[in-house]
Amino acid sequence: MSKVNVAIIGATGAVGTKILEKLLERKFPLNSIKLLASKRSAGKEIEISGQKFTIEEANPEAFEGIDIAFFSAGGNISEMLAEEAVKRGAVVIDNTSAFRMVEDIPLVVPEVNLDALRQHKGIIANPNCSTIQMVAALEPIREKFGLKRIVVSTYQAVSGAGVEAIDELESQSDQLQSRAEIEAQILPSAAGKKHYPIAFNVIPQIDAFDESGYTLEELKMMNETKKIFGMPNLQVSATCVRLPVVTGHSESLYLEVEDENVTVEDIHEVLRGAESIVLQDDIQTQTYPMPLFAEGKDEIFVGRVRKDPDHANGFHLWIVADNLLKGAALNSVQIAERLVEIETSID
Ligand code: NAP
Ligand code: 3JN
Repeated sequence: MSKVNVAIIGATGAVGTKILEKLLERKFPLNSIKLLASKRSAGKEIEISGQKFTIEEANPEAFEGIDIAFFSAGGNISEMLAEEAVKRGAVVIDNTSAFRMVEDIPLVVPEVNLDALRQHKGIIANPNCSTIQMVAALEPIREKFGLKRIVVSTYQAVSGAGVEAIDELESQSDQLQSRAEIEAQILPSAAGKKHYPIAFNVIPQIDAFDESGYTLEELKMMNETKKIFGMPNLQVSATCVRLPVVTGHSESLYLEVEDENVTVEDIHEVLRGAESIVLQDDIQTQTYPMPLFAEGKDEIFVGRVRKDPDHANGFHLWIVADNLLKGAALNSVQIAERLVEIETSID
């Protein structure tokens, strides 16, 4: 697999366009690239990094000759077409939740569980954006001091809900400025019955509710974290919230480590040396991560590290990353890069 025939399904979407950008920017060893979307987009031309591409309709035959297929067109499309791609010889890297919790499908964040990649049987799942930035920031802490418990609240950008949600925030901002009536049709969940304005608002619901009272986004974070860490008994609880920010998810995280007597400086030290992590934590200079400054960046930014004054093993962290990059497209492309390395070393 030295030169790769790639397909992107969902190529016109918020995640799909970033996958293409990252493949070109990182000089992924492409032999050919096929951009697939719905029938509506077939024949449309898009321009990325100065190159023009024509969109084709996604169907089973489109995967003939494809080596790696990136899926980001929603779970139902992955359920319909991923096996068709595998049947035709492709390895699927799936950005949806369709296969994340299937036992023998690896759910991979390269900085955390690269070894799981070697077990794949044709499909590799990319975790949810909020999970990726959290587990990547926690891994060096978990490795050094052990991990007992996580309580996390997210502050998620609208781009996580796709291009229509970005458009909705922009048009509602215009409507507010011109004192027109606010139209809400997409958030909190396009498929839901009720919609609320996101401009100048905060919505404590991402995705649909489960009968447990948690939302599916919260359950994804909780279940995916246990699977990626291989810790089914880890205590994890999440609250996921949407903010009027275009790009960049933030997370306020409380964790309990196993070891006694860990200090803030100990946590700083492991984060400073960690892959993909940038420590931004200096209260003297008001240095801490913010989504506006994480947009377009590949790294995960961590700051506001504090020890719980009432619990010897408890710490607070503030974690920010570009949800469309490390949270989705970049992580997928990094999986593909590792896959090519592994397959090339076998050839
Ligand atoms: P988006 O901006 O709404 O884009 C959706 C994409 O899916 C478009 O390219 C669309 O093509 C395509 N599509 C829709 N129906 C299709 C069909 N019947 N056949 C083929 N393609 C079809 O959404 P997004 O934000 O990019 O997210 C796409 C998916 O990626 C999500 O549903 C989710 O599963 C996953 N995602 C994962 C993460 C993560 O955390 N890792 C984050 C965000 C999203 P048209 O333009 O032709 O409609
Ligand atoms: O809302 C966000 O910030 C992240 C959204 C991710 C998402 C959106 C629609 C469907 C997902 C996901 O990746 O978990 C899915 C899905 O595939 O379930």
